[in-house]
Amino acid sequence: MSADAPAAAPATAPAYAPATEVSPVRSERRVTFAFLITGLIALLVGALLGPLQAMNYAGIDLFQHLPFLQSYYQGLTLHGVLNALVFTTFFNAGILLYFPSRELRVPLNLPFVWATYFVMTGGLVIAGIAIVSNTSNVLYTFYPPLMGHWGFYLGLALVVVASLMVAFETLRMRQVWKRQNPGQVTPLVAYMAVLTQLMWILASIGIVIEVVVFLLPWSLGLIEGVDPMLARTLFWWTGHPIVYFWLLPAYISWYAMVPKQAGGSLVSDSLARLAFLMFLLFSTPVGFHHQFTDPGIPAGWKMVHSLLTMFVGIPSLITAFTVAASLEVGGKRAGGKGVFGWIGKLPWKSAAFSAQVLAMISFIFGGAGGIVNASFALDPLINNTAWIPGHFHLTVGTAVTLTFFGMTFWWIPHLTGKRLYSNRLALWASWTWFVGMMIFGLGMHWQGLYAVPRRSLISAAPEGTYAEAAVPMMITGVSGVILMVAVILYFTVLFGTIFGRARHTDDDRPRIPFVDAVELRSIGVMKLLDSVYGWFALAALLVAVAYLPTLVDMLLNQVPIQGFQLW
Ligand code: HAS
Ligand code: CU
Repeated sequence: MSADAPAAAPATAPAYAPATEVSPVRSERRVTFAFLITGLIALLVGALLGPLQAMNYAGIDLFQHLPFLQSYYQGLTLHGVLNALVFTTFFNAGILLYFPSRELRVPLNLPFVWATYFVMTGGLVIAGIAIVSNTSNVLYTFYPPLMGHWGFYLGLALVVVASLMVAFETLRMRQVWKRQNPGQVTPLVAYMAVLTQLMWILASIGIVIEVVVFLLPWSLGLIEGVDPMLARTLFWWTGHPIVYFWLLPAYISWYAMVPKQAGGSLVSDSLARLAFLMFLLFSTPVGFHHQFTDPGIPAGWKMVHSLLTMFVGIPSLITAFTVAASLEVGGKRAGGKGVFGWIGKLPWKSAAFSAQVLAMISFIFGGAGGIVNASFALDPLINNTAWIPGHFHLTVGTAVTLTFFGMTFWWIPHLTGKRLYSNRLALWASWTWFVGMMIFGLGMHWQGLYAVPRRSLISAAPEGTYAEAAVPMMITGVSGVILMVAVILYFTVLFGTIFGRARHTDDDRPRIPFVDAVELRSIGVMKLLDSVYGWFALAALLVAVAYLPTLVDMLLNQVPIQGFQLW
């Protein structure tokens, strides 16, 4: 966009004005807050273990000094499950319920949403007990033949069931709105939330079958064995798209709120919709890119999944350009000139804004690593090495988590009426997290190139095994210390806000920073984009084509294996 281009105002007057004020129903705010805080507490416990993991990569074993943990693997299971699976699912529930509800002005079905919260929390408690009691050190991918306690699988199954209940509620709210507003397309945030949920419904089928048909009966002793290849394939049916189930709620904020916080506008509503539609279509039929080195899957199908993975990179590239251009509008409105001059004019002093833009920057590196992983020929070089945790700490650990942090800096005050404890400390927390994770990402990717394995107690290896990787190992250890500081800073801000006395008045409580709505008449391309169930059917067809030949073959030729416990 050139410096003298007119500020991108919507072409037509908004046809529909979303509610940006706090929900008038107290219980709606409460249940949203309950989802957020439960997720954040899970994150706190998981994140406190993270620096110990980083120390492991520096060759220092701190796990043996912790009285409440029996092993490195128990700690790693707790870390992965709480951070990647639990924190994200709870936080997403808050996003995918509250924002569509406010945007559409359709109230939540409160008894149902509270029931969802209790199912999800019940699942967390049951799985948590299984891990803490040292019965289920199976890591967050729980590959058979490693066998956990049935409570572990049951607990996770309940978390998934609850997430599908949330999906049902999001779809219901759109249905109610559609009935009230015939001839209009779904407003943007609700549209994005609905597509995220449809994607998740399709994505979750794999893990539901894996857990309900195989792992639960197996761990209860009802069936003797499980075929590891079949289980892994079902796992990755869900395991790849789940990363977009974590990412897309963050994208909702990047598209529909951050431009407003930057004083700009969303430059293209329809491109945003197209990106989400592409995620619905291409998120799921790509799981074999986690199984490039697995036997039992024909190389031709691996190639197909590799190619489709490149397709699913496209909506993120669209996002990079649309969101950057939308921020540019804000920077230029604030007086920024030239190709880069606008960047300095962005509201960097606001922690809510900065955290999210730092998250975006981390995703440039996380995404680039993802393209390497997705390449059939390159992945064997880094598969199962420290590179992989390097990749996913830049994606889910920073792009998503730091976005969620940024959101809490305005959203928790919005929900509770409490003032943010300290914007300055929140800025420090965000920058330390960003710097810590960038250094961690550097150290881990670099170690991966020396084939330092992931998921191993490095300090137990014979002296000198990883001598070549001494520099990146040291860097990783240092990042662990920085990240420990970041965790302390962030949670000081969070709890300082929640338990602090300072309150907003009703007038100065933060409002939802929705970008301005645009033309919503259901015609042409907009109508086509809005035919969400038709697109869902197409996505399901694509998944069937990509998976059924391999899965049917595996189902017919199962080699069931008994469970192992290595601890
Ligand atoms: Fe991945 C492994 C491929 C994205 C998470 N990934 C993982 C694992 C996790 C994970 C958890 O193909 C490990 C699983 C395990 O335990 O084994 N990943 C990809 C690809 C993408 C990708 C192609 N991953 C993610 C996201 C994640 C995530 C997102 C979590 C949220 N990943 C793989 C593969 C493997 C893998 C293989 C298996 C490897 C193996 O060997 O095991 C793509 O979606 C990435 C596309 C992203 C981009 C970047 C776009 C940039 C944007 C930012 C713009 C910046 C702006 C800022 C606007 C192309 C949108 C402007 C700034 C101003 C100041 C103005
Ligand atoms: Cu993947």
